[in-house]
Amino acid sequence: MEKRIFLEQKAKEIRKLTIGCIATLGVGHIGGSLSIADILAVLYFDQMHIDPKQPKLPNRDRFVLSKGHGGPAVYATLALKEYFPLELLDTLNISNTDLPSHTDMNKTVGVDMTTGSLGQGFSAAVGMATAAQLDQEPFHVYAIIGDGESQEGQIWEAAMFAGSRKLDHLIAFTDYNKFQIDGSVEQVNDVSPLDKKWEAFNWHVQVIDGHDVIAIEQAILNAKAAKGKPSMIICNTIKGKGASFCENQAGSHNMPVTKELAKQAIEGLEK
Ligand SMILES: Cc1ncc(C[n+]2csc(CCOP(=O)(O)OP(=O)(O)O)c2C)c(N)n1
Ligand SMILES: [Mg+2]
Repeated sequence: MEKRIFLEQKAKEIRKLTIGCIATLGVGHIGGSLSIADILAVLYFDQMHIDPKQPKLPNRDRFVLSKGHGGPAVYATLALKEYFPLELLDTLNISNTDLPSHTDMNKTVGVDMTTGSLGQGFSAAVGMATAAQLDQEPFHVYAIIGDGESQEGQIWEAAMFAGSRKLDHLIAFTDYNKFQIDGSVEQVNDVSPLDKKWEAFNWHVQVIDGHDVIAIEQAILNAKAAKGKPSMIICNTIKGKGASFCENQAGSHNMPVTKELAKQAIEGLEK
């Protein structure tokens, strides 16, 4: 099967499972989960060196969802990759669950870092890439940060350190979906021009369509080839992508999702 079709199919499955598990709970971070589905599909089904049967493999590539509230999309991806049974998705964020709304490495098999306090996950990813460099380990560290999250000072401290240490096994994505909790990123505290900011911190920077699986794959290959600099792939995305009831809606950050809305959205994806 052609790679584009294969990866688009995986992204669609991730979206369907994400919408489904949020609807089982009845509420959740749907907007920022759906905007990263294509990045997750390319990472987990094409680019990352991982083995779901050996989730703690020392040389595995690491993934850190710094915007930890996108947990549902990561769980959908891990389930699809057979880290755990699909049925577990129905336990999203219920009492004593192994799938809390924000990713937790002590609860969920396949999750490499506990996140949720914006800015911290990215620092942990930089730490992992530093350890890999010091130990001369071959693995890559991937991280996704949010555009609203990019307002955190901690992001830029970590960015400065990674650029100065030339952490070229660190590949980060900005989910540039233009919205945060309280509205548009531009109105709350504009982070643009993101590309120039990351370049100034000595990063290799690319700007792509974050819903084009082949563009994502090519950008990762370019990042791997760029020696002596960490890489930032700025992904232009749509918050809520794939579910018309929440696409590009400021209110889609954490919203109620009825079973009826989910059914319609899933049917829309199947067309
Ligand atoms: C340090 C910190 N401050 C505030 C929050 C509350 N919070 C959670 S998500 C969010 C908005 C993040 O926006 P963005 O990074 O654009 O993510 P998106 O909603 O687009 O997925 C905020 C303010 C938090 N989790 N951590
Ligand atoms: Mg955002």
